[in-house]
Amino acid sequence: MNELIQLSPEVAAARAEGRPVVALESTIIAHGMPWPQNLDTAREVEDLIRAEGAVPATIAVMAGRIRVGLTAAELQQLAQSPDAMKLSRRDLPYAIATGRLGATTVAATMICAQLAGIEVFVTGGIGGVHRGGADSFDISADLQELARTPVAVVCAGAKSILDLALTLEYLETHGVPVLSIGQHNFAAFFTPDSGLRADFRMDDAAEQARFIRAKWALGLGGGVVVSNPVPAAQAMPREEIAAITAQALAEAEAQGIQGKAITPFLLARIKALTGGRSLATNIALVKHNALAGARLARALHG
Ligand code: PSU
Ligand code: MN
Repeated sequence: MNELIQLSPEVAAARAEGRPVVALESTIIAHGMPWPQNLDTAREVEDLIRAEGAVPATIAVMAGRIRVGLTAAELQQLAQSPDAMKLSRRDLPYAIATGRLGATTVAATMICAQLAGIEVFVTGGIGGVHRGGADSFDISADLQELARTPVAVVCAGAKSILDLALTLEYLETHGVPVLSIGQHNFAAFFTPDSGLRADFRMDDAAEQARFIRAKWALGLGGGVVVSNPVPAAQAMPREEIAAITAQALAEAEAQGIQGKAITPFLLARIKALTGGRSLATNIALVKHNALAGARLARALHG
């Protein structure tokens, strides 16, 4: 293995014994949720994956190396470091070269997972084409990563802070399939239904695994999006999220927020504007994704 990558003892043992491993991102911990709910959620998600018979590997950059699997103390350090860098593809070498603490986005986590030989990665929501992206060119590097890096990404779709129709168009252009669990439509993070069709409905993990194996066996490479809608009982009201999203976007525009700062800004504003209720939905959907991801990792294994 690449000397820049360090597996935790738990992940190294799982790899040696040929047990299924599920990668987890760390931007959601450092920048996506407030302390202490971020640490509680990170721990609970890891435990859910263990209970489903897979091994969790939370990924971050620490002291000049990619860390695949974090100890309890390291997880806490990350959860208490809102100043950790937000690392996408372009930023990974910087954090390694300078020894900075870095939290990995979907794009960077996919890269690290692939380097460590992990095929399944669980997150909350993927990045996408931002509203107005046709003019601003603000398209998350997550989408290009899905086009090139062979990792299956289990998510609750993407947030409606984005242009979800353009996001699906972009994925189609780059040959990234979107599988959907439990419904035909693509999920919209806080709400189950974006109103836009995903490519293929596949409720069963064994079927998803056959799809993924077929894609890679054909030499097509690249990732797969597995859209897992938030359970209705834990979703946010659609109109409320729409109004709050519009307000957060207007504030970002008025304050001239751009580039990598825009997603964390919008997430923080939505949290504040919902009085923290969106956080409960966020936590619920990540846990729900952990179960789907662990089942997929097991299916890919067997
Ligand atoms: N969407 C969420 N929560 C998040 C993110 C996205 O609902 O925490 C994070 C992920 O790490 C994702 C990143 O990879 O934001 C995308 O940032 P950008 O739009 O700058 O590419
Ligand atoms: Mn961007």
